[in-house]
Amino acid sequence: MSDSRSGARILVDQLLLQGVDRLFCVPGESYLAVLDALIDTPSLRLIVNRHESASTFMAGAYARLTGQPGVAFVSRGPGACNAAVGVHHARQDSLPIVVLVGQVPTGFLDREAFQEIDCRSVFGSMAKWVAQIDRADRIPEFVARGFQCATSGRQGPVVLALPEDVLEQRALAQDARCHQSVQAAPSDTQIAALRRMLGRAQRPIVLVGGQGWSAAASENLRGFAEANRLPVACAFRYQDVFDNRHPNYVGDAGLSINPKLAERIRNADLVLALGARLGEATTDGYTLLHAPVPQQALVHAHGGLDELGRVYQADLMINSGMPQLAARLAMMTPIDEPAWVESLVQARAEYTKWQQRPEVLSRHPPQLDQWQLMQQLRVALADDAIICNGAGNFSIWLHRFFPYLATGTQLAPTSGCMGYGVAAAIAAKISAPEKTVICVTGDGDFLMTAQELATACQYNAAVLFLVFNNAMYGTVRLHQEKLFPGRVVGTFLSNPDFAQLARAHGASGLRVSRTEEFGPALAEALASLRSRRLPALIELACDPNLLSPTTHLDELRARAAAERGKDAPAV
Ligand SMILES: Cc1ncc(C[n+]2csc(CCOP(=O)(O)OP(=O)(O)O)c2C)c(N)n1
Ligand SMILES: [Mg+2]
Repeated sequence: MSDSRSGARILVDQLLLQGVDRLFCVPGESYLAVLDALIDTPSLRLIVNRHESASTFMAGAYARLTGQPGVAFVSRGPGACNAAVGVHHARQDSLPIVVLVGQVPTGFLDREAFQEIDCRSVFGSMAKWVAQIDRADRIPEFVARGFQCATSGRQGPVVLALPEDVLEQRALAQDARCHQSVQAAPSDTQIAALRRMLGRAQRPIVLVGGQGWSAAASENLRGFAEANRLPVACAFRYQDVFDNRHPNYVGDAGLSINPKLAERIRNADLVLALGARLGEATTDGYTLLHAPVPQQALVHAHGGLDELGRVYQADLMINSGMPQLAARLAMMTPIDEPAWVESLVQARAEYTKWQQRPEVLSRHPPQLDQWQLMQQLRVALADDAIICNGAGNFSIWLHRFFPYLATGTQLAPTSGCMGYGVAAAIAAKISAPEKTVICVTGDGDFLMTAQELATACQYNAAVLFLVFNNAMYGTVRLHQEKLFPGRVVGTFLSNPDFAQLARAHGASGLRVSRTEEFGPALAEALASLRSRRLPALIELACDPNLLSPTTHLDELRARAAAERGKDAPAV
């Protein structure tokens, strides 16, 4: 055992032992001792945010991108509450993050002291594990358990509260060992059973998603799909698991799913769900597969034991990490002359058709054609460019028309939280400075975490923000118009001049309102990222009446009027 150290020093030493190289934080008086210890620890980089939601979002994005646990450090009450959205997100996205919370001194606990927060009850239903460390000599034990828990099985968020005096106490403490991300692997019997089920199938489909898809795992998956001529669909916001150009890729099962793909999954006689949680968005509200007992035969493979049988009673449940599973599937003897070869060609053709310019654009040509923008963006970017987004209807255009070509190129929230894309993009650029990073965002989505523009400039995170501005919370407006036609409330937005806002931070700012202006603006912005090493922003003035790639307001209203006419009593 080494000499006595302060709790703060013990903590920082444990973070280094766990392989942590950066912390995303907003400082607080509650953990001054840790900040002080960091001065003597140059190998631990501090990224200082302007709101704690960004700290937890960034920790999650870092984890998703690097496969390593992300760490956020926030202060008690207000800081912890601001951080909560990123904890919820990390839970739904199965991201290994450790959130360290400065806490009131132990002598004041349970008095509702200044900014006191009971982390166990606040984060209890959101985090995988929550604890408070009340003795400096036990910091190594708790930190090790936290990293172990966050990174094993179904990964997720861990919250550790650290009372101020514990960080200042001196103690003799034995250092912990580095965590090991423990993932299960399939048994021979399970792979044999999967093969038997596939051999009997006529209309199988693979549905992939979830955590843990390394480039090597995706490569093995490709081998398995090719050898068995299987159609592969990606779960909601996991489109980068399988190269969208590949002839076996047939689309994504997310919100606004291709109706043909939905039908194909519904009519399949075997669904191989590999890593996907089979959540509400991926199953179209638990209808593509009937819950809890699906019509189709179902093989469900997942890294988390608790996920298997939680909603769906699969015929075969396999508890496995994706690299472990994909390696076994790649070696599996392929099925001879599969019955579904023709239908794969058909499924791919349906996907290709779904990629065409949507007809509503011909009926109502907008000044700024979002379909064309997605085509131009794909051509302008390298295959490994990272695309980040938050929530809003602008993301429907992205997910439908922008093909993801490589693993680790999509940072998109399955939790559907607005504000994620801005923070994720900055974290991505800081973590992978050699890659081009684009944040596709809406006017509402952007302003949820726009304060992080300052963070991006401070750390030279040269991200390109594409702000699709339709002056509204368009997603909500669309649902409003469908359920309560013409009764618009709470969805109109009066926005700042986004380009000027960017410039005020030191970033480049441009505004585009016509399709033909986009190409030159994109080229200028991409060049400025490289030359200035600062972010750039292009505001895109969108037609507010084009509510989605399938819905124009005039058509929606005409339909609603026709419906009313039908319902009107005959006189
Ligand atoms: C944090 C959070 N708050 C509220 C919502 C509900 N919500 C989903 S999309 C949306 C509007 C998004 O607006 P914008 O970014 O402008 O995109 P648009 O739909 O207009 O394209 C809202 C309010 C959410 N998903 N996340
Ligand atoms: Mg909007």
